[in-house]
Amino acid sequence: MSMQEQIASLKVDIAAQIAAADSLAALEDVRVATLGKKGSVSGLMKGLGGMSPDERKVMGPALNGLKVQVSDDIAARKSVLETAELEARLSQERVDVSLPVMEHASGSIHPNSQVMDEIAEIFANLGFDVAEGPDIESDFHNFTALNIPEEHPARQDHDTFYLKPDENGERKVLRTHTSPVQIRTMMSKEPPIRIIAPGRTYRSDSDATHTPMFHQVEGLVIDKDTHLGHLKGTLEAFLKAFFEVDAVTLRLRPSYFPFTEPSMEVDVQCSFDGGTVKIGDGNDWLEILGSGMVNPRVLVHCNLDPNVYQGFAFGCGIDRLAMLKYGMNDLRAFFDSDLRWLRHYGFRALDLPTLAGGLST
Ligand code: 2NM
Repeated sequence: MSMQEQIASLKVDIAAQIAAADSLAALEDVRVATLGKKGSVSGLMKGLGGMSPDERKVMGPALNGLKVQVSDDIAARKSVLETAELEARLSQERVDVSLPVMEHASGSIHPNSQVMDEIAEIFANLGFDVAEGPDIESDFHNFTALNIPEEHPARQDHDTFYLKPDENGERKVLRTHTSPVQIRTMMSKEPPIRIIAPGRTYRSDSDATHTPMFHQVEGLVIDKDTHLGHLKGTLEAFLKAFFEVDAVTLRLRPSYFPFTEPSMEVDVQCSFDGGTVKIGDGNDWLEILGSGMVNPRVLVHCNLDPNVYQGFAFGCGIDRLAMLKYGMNDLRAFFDSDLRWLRHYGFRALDLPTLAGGLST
């Protein structure tokens, strides 16, 4: 048989094999037997090297034509078989969309996320919007606008993570609190302002009760005659709803923050019976929030006239609130990604907290 005849008969042969392949696996066997390293087509191609230049001129294009034809035929057959296989699977597999998702979901909501959702829900019912801002902040938004100038001692308290200076020599920071979100809101919106700013914050501090990244929520109200009574009433309403108790007693202790004047620490009455804290009543106090009336100097930095506007602000740690509410004792477990811990303390996915439905049920 001449080489030409060999090619012609192979062409017919292989086409029949491809047409007969009734599964992807069978088709792959044909591919290996023809185009594979030791396949029939590859074997003929290898023979090109031993031919005279004249022979090669004829046989080269002929063999290449065979190779192209075989690989095109295989690709076409593959697509037919794949479609058939998919259709067969689709006709057999069934998804019962009426099954309850929760029974099958293996993920859960992290306590921090749950607590942030609960807080957003409570404050939404009090007329607050949720505001957000960048984690990487300018020195102005994180410090200067909050009445913490360069040489202020409060800068040292913040254990700030600084980024490398940019081409203008500006050194950005990882926000040390969510207050820059309040600054951005005051600079971009007309009062009345009622917002909470939950999110990640960063300080270079790490031990049993501190992690370098933690979560905070801060709140801000600005209007023409917002006063301390509004602050106390708001915090009472919030803590009652959050801890799901009928009443809370608050104690406001004088304190100092550069961004508020006056400033006060807020304690909530509690009891420590049998090793667990109970919020609401008792003979002990738990420090839970920082707060105050927004310092007029902060308003001026935000281009608000302190003779027209005033307001209050507050802030607290989410991780701490979660530990108190759900009886978790070690902060470090929040970041271990230990599935056993998450399954124990985690919350069901798709179960959004609502005041009407009971926040944490
Ligand atoms: C706190 C305590 C007290 C606060 C103040 C402001 C702003 F931007 F309005 F000045 N934002 N957050 C504030 C006040 C935060 O956290 C312990």
